[in-house]
Amino acid sequence: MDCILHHFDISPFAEKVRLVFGLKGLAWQSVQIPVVMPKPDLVALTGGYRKTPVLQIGADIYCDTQRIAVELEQRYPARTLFPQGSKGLCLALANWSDAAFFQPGAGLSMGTNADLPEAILRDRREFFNFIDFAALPDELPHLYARFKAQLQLLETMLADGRDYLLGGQPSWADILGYFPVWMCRGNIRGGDTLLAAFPRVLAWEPRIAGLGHGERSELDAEAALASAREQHSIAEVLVLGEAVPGLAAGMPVAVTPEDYGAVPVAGELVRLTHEDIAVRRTDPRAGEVVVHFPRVGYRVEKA
Ligand SMILES: N[C@@H](CCC(=O)N[C@@H](CS)C(=O)NCC(=O)O)C(=O)O
Repeated sequence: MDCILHHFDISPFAEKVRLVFGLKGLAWQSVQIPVVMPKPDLVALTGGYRKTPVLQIGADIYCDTQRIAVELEQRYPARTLFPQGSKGLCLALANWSDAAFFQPGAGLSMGTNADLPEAILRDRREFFNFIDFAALPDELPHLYARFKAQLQLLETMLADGRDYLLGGQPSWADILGYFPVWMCRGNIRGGDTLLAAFPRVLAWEPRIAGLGHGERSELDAEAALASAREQHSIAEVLVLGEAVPGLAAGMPVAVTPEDYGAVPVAGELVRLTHEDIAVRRTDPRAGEVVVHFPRVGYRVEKA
């Protein structure tokens, strides 16, 4: 059972998953995907989903860091991501980290990082619909203020001197709180100075970075596609009747992110619960695969 992560090294969302490998001490294979569209090898696996990262285990393709975290926890429960029954709380926290915290950070990175190649800026202008690129120069002071307010929340979470956000053990909550900080270093003008104003965050940051990335080895995209073709999905069919009225197992559906990068993925419905969605699709290069999404943040409807 090999974990293959499709990602690129400067992706903050991918850093979340690399840290999960570190926290759990896992070996994994790394496939580098393009930083901008087109991404033909990735899309052959996902059926259209283009965001970074994507986890592949055999013929099961997991989209979105929330779904990836839950899957890794289920398959590798040792060194839990959710200590002391914190799974629900940790998953709910993503609405904070991925939107309130990450989005002003991404705006600042787009607006102040002079090293960003033009190709990335061009691609993200279309992609990040939460950034008003025309107004960006004037928005920068507000984005700095919003980002600092989120850093202050982290500082407050750590105010009693605890080592990790939930106490004595690292968790998914730490990884969620950390990834915008990771992005801030080196990607936002004045980022180091911003962080220097938050001493508890500064002391906690190397603890999370120190989780490391587990044991990484490189793989090329063709080998990953072959791995999908040669294996079978282990997904169990489960469609809750009450989840979305009118949908049943085997129906053709489309699954689309509710936020940015809203490319629909079409397939036959395999799973629809209050926690996850999955569709089966056949691709000339990837063979028959099942593509998985979290329930939260995705829309599913008849194709
Ligand atoms: N909800 C997604 C968001 C992922 C995301 O926005 N990733 C960024 C990279 S850090 C992205 O996809 N950028 C555009 C791209 O890679 O094509 C998740 O949690 O995985």
